[in-house]
Amino acid sequence: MITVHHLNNSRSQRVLWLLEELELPYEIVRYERQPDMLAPPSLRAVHPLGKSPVITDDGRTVAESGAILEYLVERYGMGRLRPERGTEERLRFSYWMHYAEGSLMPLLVMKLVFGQIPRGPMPFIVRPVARGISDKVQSVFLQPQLVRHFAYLEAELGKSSWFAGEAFTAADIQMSFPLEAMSVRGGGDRAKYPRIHTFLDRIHARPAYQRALTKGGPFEVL
Ligand SMILES: N[C@@H](CCC(=O)N[C@@H](CS)C(=O)NCC(=O)O)C(=O)O
Repeated sequence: MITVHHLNNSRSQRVLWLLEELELPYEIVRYERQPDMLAPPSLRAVHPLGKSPVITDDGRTVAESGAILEYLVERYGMGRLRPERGTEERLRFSYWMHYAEGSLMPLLVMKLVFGQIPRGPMPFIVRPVARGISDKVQSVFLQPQLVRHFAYLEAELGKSSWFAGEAFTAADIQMSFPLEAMSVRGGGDRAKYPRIHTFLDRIHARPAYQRALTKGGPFEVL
């Protein structure tokens, strides 16, 4: 039996969604974020890093969203949700599977962290300095980078129906989390990035996405 170690409001929502798309049986072990938003220490008993998602299946533990999605489609997909090996679509599939966590999420996480720095506890005399540094990093480095990525994604989504080609694949599931995060955190408005927002509308309308929300509980990208 596949067990999803599911942290609320987290990337493990993608794993539930994939499992619903593949209509596979699975069980959920739930973990609640602590007041500091970190996962509880009990998750470290499953994997030493204590991050979510992590799954256990058939005596093995698999961590990292991309590795989990690939493991599940390879082992149980029976050809669904991934392009054939050796095709152009497979190369694009592989690219987006890595890009989501390797290139885009680090920028969005940095934006979250730098946005919170000036609000953290500190002597009041230091706060304007912290705010100055945070604003500078955001305006000089992060925002221009994010704008470049969003423009790139907007253009890419104009090339085919889904990220890897004409078929919906696990790469679209993998890309969903940074795009959800962008829509709440990155300031990408619908008028400027209509294709990104249409992508989000289309995934939200999928019955498997809805079922995953019901199973996983209310979901908010933090
Ligand atoms: N690149 C990893 C990131 C895992 C990760 O950072 N997960 C977050 C949830 S979205 C987490 O576990 N946060 C709680 C913590 O760091 O304690 C993946 O895609 O699986």
